[in-house]
Amino acid sequence: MNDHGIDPELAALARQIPAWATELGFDRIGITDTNLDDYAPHLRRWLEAGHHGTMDWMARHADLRLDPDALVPGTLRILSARMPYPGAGAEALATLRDSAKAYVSRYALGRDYHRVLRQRLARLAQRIDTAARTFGGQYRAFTDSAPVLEKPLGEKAGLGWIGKNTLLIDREAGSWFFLGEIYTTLPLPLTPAAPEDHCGNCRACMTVCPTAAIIGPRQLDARRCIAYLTIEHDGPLPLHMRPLIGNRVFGCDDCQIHCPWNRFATAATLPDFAPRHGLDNADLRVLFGWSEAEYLARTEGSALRRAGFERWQRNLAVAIGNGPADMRSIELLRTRRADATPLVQEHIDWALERLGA
Ligand code: B12
Ligand code: SF4
Repeated sequence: MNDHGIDPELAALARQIPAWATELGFDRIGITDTNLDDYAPHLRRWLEAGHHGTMDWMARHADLRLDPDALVPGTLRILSARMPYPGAGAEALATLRDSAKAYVSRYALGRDYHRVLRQRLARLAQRIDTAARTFGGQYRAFTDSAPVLEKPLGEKAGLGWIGKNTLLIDREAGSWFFLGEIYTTLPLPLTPAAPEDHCGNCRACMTVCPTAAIIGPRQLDARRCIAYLTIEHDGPLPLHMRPLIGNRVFGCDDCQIHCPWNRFATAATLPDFAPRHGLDNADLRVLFGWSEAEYLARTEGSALRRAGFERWQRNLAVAIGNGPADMRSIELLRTRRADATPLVQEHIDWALERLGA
């Protein structure tokens, strides 16, 4: 043991971990403890206000989310890691502004991040385990795959601060990154972290949000957020929200696109996250023309699968309704209506009416 009560072998191990993480595609990793007390009132208030909408799973496991030791008994430390993905540049903005195109959130264009991060975190845990054999530690890797409070853990581990848009932001990396964790029983030394809020007086994310979903700094009413509406929300999209969704067919990036800290983000990204099937600049009509079999084939191994075919078609119908009143769009909507589900038919009818058909 050294002066701080840390085993020198564990201290040496902790110094090696960032280099191993970098080899695996993570651009930053930090170590934190399991105390999330500062965040508990905010999570509870959010749930009590119903801001989670129909994401019942957020309420069901709130206690586990706030207590890592209850989720994985014996957990003493959490390694929180950041993996960058290609953010939105000028081409993305052009797609977003072209109402005949589909805007798919940048995080969902390539291979499903859950798979990429889980595999790489498991490899990192294995490497740590091999080096720390004598300590007999236990390891569990997560990425948005269990009741884990990822942003607060990342903030505590020194990976950035939770910004007004509620995302974790770093001065160098911006916010175009995923988070993943390794829960461990190893008493590793903590990464010194004093998270500083660098949002200052900027309110760009709050101003540009198309649906005014950011109801206060660090307060997101998910029921208004286009990411929630297009990905998580089942059933009909609220009528007053439909025109505001524009051409965003899966998720939304606006509060990141306009964040000044993302102007300088240039982190290297893995080839896994390169766009597939031209989804970064696809024509709305082309995507709406996909059969269910085509949808399944083209979203294999991608986060796009989370929406499912029905919601995918629902979102596309709304986006086409928000686009130019082109005869080809009207004809396509009419053709697709025949074999659509009642939910999609209702959205097609809305779109047809909006296009004056
Ligand atoms: C539920 C969820 C959603 C919901 C709700 C979003 C939200 N803000 O909570 C919806 C579907 C809307 C969503 C959307 C998106 N998501 Co999401 N989502 C999650 C999930 C599963 C849980 C988040 C959560 O805990 N929410 C609970 C609420 C209460 O958290 P919160 O609003 O951040 O508030 C906390 C803090 O801000 C803090 N706090 C608030 N005020 C104050 C004040 C003080 C004084 C203090 C100390 C603390 C504090 O305490 C609160 C409790 O923790 C995480 C994965 C995970 N397991 O953590 C991914 C995650 C947050 N999502 C992610 C991404 C990428 C997105 C999208 C960008 C995807 C897209 N392009 O469409 C959008 C962004 C929308 C946005 N502005 O947040 C990434 C974020 C990475 C990053 N850089 O931060 C995560 C971490 C997934 C991952 N593994 O990478 N998401
Ligand atoms: S993801 Fe879009 S809708 Fe959701 S808070 Fe950000 S800008 Fe608003």
